[in-house]
Amino acid sequence: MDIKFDKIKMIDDSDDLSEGEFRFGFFVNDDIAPNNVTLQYPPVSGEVGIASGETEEPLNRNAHVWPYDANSVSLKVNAVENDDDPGPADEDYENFGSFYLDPDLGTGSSEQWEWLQGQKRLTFIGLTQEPSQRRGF
Ligand SMILES: [Ca+2]
Ligand SMILES: [Ca+2]
Ligand SMILES: [Ca+2]
Repeated sequence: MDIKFDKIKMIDDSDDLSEGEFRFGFFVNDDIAPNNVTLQYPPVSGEVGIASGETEEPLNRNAHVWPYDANSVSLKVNAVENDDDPGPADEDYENFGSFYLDPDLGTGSSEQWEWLQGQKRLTFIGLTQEPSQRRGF
């Protein structure tokens, strides 16, 4: 089975006066690295700026799981936004750490971060080869 996380459509970047600054983690059956490569975006480090209404693509965050004999797959995404308020008296929160890679992240906010988790389970009919499908979640 081939899974391609290929775009992010930003509905609300969570920053009133600017674009949001993000890191994303993608999961296949709650596995952040189904092929031993962490499915994160940006792929290595840093953050990506995306504004409300923008679409970020191509992400090229892909997984190949073979053999695959279950009749469903769980896809999940974490989004963490740097909610640091730049100012002379503020600490600068540049380090996203690794909590955006937590499959149980959930949704919430703190003074430094805002985070959101989305999940969808796709079910297949039978085990024959299915045509590729594009689903949003
Ligand atoms: Ca924000
Ligand atoms: Ca904004
Ligand atoms: Ca921000």
